[in-house]
Amino acid sequence: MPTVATGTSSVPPADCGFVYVATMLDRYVEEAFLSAETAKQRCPDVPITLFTDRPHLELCKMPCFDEVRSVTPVTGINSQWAVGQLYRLRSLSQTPYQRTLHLDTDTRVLTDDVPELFERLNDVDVAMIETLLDDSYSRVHYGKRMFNAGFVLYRHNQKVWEWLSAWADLSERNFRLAGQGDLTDVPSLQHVADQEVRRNLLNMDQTSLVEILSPENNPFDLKLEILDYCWNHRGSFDPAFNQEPVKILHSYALRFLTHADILAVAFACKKSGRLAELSRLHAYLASKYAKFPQADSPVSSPLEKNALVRD
Ligand SMILES: [Mn+2]
Repeated sequence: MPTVATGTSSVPPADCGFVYVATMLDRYVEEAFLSAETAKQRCPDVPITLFTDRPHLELCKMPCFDEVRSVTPVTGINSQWAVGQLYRLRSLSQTPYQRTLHLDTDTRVLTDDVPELFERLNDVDVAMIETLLDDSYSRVHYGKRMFNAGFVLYRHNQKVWEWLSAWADLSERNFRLAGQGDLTDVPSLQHVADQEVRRNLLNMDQTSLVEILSPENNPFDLKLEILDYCWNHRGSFDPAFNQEPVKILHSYALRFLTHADILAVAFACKKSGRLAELSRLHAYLASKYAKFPQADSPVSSPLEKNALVRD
């Protein structure tokens, strides 16, 4: 059986994998594809699973995704944002892997070293990266040290499952609380004075995570490793957290040009002869712009004619 070379020992590839969760908007699937494409280029032996509520999209058929699974429906929550976060948290425990690296969709894998991460799970249950005061709203306003929820490296074991389940339950509790008018009685947020800030914090899964895992709090007694910031670089300018070259970039800025970025991948496919992937990407992008007149379609009004030259 082929193995992923990881220094002194090897881990069977089927045992390790990336998990992405992209739901609620096509754009999140676009982001997951763009990140997964970098992961597959850098770590071709590590399988990737996508959890989504829109498996029919052309992008879900791209070969960077070894497996696409439908999420279990979340009901009874009004906020679409909250539903998306619950999809994510509930999917983590459905990973097909013994050792999982879950990444947010607005990421890019810039390193070949991911297989060595899975080796760290010989010694720990969970590894995460701390947020900083200049990269996180919730870190600033909650006022306590916390982990970023967009990178979770974890083992498949009972303790981790209990922790993940508690995280999802606490998040759901917070999302329901956020929907209430009066937020004076939320015990975990007594130290936050402003009511609207409390509401914003309740709508973030990082806030519920602090109650069950942080650099200062570990009630589930997980064996925990705090990884260097280069593994989940959020754009901090603090020199102390910029000692190492970035290994995984995690930036809000990656959210804005997904169609242009997909075209860049399509161009790379063309150059390397991956023609089936090229035509799938073109088909996807064409479907996003299908409402505009095609160049060879009859033009029936001056307004439509103008539409042909828009950019
Ligand atoms: Mn993110």
